[in-house]
Amino acid sequence: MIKESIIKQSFEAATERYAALGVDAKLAMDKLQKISLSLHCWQADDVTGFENQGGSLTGGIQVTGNYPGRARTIEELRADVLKAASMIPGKQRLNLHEIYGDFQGKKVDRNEVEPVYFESWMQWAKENGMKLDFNSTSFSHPKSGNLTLANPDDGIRNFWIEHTKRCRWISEEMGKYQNDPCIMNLWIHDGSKEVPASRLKYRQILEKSLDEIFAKDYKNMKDCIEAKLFGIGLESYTVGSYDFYLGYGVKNQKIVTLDTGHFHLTESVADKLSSLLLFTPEIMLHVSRPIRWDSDHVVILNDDLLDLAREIVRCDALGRVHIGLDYFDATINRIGAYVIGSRATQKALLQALLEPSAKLQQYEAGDKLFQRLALQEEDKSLPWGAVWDMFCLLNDVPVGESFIPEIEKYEAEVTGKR
Ligand code: RNT
Ligand code: ZN
Repeated sequence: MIKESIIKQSFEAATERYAALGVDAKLAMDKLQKISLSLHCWQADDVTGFENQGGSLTGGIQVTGNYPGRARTIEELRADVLKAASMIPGKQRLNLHEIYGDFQGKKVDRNEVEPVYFESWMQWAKENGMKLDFNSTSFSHPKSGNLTLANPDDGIRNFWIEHTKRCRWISEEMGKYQNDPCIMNLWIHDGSKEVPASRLKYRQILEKSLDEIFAKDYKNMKDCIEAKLFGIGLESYTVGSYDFYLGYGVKNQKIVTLDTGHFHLTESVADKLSSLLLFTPEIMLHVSRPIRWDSDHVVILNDDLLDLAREIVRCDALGRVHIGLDYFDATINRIGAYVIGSRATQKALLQALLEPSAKLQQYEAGDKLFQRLALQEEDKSLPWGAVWDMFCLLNDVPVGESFIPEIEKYEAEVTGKR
């Protein structure tokens, strides 16, 4: 156990150090407290869901690993999410995919889904002080194929249009119920393994489908559209590329989702924020970690994440950027994966909030570029860890690595027995 008195002393010392640079550490903690991450429900069960159709994961995404303890039922998934949330400071949201409905063993096809299948989720979320976000699900279905909303076949295309419209309706009901807009993300895998004869053709169809889907206005939900670079088996062409959705989002004032695993590895997602903020209403983030071909490794506190968090804060855009997580790892304890990625994201945000930005900007305005670089470098070793420990203590969640034995205990008592 880390002694409380040590945490407090270190925090006091850190506060003074930051104050000398014009940074209010307490204010940074207050701001962090107000940020809710949207936890992705699909890390708990390897993107399986509860449709009971027995199909496998398709749509160009893949979960590797067979670590024991996957959540197999709604009850198990809810328990796991609550366990993870108990080790993450602050209040988080939960991001559901359509396939996680409470179908009670009934076969409900995607074009038949209704808010009623999410009522128990809404009640559960309310009881646990969580707000919900939502996603339409176009993968892992007999009609998924390589093309859904961009399919030239009207039967298949209309099936997915109907599904997506219904998901917006469900999101609207969720938003109404929780008295806070439900953010609905639309991601489809549509693409092809080789370059098609016409790239334009499928993008025209997708644009038409989206126009149809978004024709109805809702007040309690917000739409966002997520681009991707490529999918597994769909490497040469993605209908919903970044350019496509950026254009669509600007033209139609929709929120563009930036998944940090969906870009070329040397591309900076952080650099995109300030441009998007000028031309689209808000931004949705899927915080992830790309490694070679995989876009979904567990998030860790790396330079990309820090850069992203700093940009949100530097743009003063915490009120316009929604932060969701999106990764899936089945090779380690899944609760651990939630806790590591969420805490890493919060640590990055805290460091961003503690940046001596006034001083840095002053240097920059005065063309003092050596001084700016020097302070940026010194900032990296300022005692933000002491502020983080205090933040965890105040939130009554495990400080430092003390969540490790807690997860081990849950594994011994719960997930390990599945
Ligand atoms: C896939 C997208 C998408 C999914 C989830 C399951 O590459 O990132 O967001 O991860 O919808
Ligand atoms: Zn994503």
